[in-house]
Amino acid sequence: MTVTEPLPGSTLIEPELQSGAVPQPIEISVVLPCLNEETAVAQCIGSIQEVLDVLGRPYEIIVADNGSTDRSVHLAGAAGARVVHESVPGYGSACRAGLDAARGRFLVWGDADGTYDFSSIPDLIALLEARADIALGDRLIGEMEPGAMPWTHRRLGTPVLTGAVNVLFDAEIGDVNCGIRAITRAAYSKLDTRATGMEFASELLVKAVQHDLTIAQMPVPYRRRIGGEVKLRTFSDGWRHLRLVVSTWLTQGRRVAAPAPVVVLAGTSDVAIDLGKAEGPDADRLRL
Ligand SMILES: Nc1nc2c(ncn2[C@@H]2O[C@H](COP(=O)(O)OP(=O)(O)O)[C@@H](O)[C@H]2O)c(=O)[nH]1
Ligand SMILES: [Mg+2]
Repeated sequence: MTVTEPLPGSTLIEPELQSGAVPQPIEISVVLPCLNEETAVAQCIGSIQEVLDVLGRPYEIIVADNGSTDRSVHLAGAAGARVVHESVPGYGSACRAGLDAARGRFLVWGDADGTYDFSSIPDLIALLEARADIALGDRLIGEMEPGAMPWTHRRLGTPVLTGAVNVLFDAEIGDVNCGIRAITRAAYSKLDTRATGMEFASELLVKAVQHDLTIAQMPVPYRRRIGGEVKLRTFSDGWRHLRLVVSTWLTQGRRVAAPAPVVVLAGTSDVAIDLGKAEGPDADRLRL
């Protein structure tokens, strides 16, 4: 893995460096896995900067590339991101390379294709600060632009894969494939993720449940991608997800003493966290 700093003259990522003030440690790292997303990557970086500049906390944006042949890497650097190059192909390899290079206490990632609304980031971070280990978007209960998700994924693929994780691991996850997420550095370091492809999305959640981590969920909007090609291959990637979930269950079992607490966040303005089935201190309801 190699790391490219922003191009000379490009926007620095840490706002405190721009003002010449004493550098503060990075709090939030946002990773964008990116494969040939030249039509959307700079716009994604711009919208993250807009949101996090307003939040006013030190952050960095990392674009994780492994083989883009278009102008994605150049545009990402020019827009102010740090680019990480990973030699092993695949979505999971890219995400892990980006997350491993991240310096923040809170690690966020989302697609570089314009499908996610990065104004969700402050709410995701708020969930982590309210004791969740992982904050997960749920597109199926969020506002979905017509055509954003093919019918087969919305009604079949995502519900089946999500159902498999929930049944086999006794979880209550809403959208196991959602690509916008946040995790604390401490939680991520426990998970030892290995998946190289799209199945990274379910691996992370299965391992989180196995480790009894607290997963908070919130509705997120989902839009049509701005341009470029979808990399997800419905059948082969769906099969890789399913194979990972079932083989993990067969070889390792649930490996949790008690069901992992799963949290449902209703709305964004009056955020209620329900620590679900957990008992004792975890049964508290938190209000942000
Ligand atoms: N670096 C890298 N990024 C990838 C790879 N596959 C997908 N991505 C990125 O991961 C995100 C998710 O892929 P996408 O095609 O949008 O899948 P979908 O959201 O499931 O339809 C996008 O930002 C892609 O550019 C890959 O092999 N390498
Ligand atoms: Mg996408």
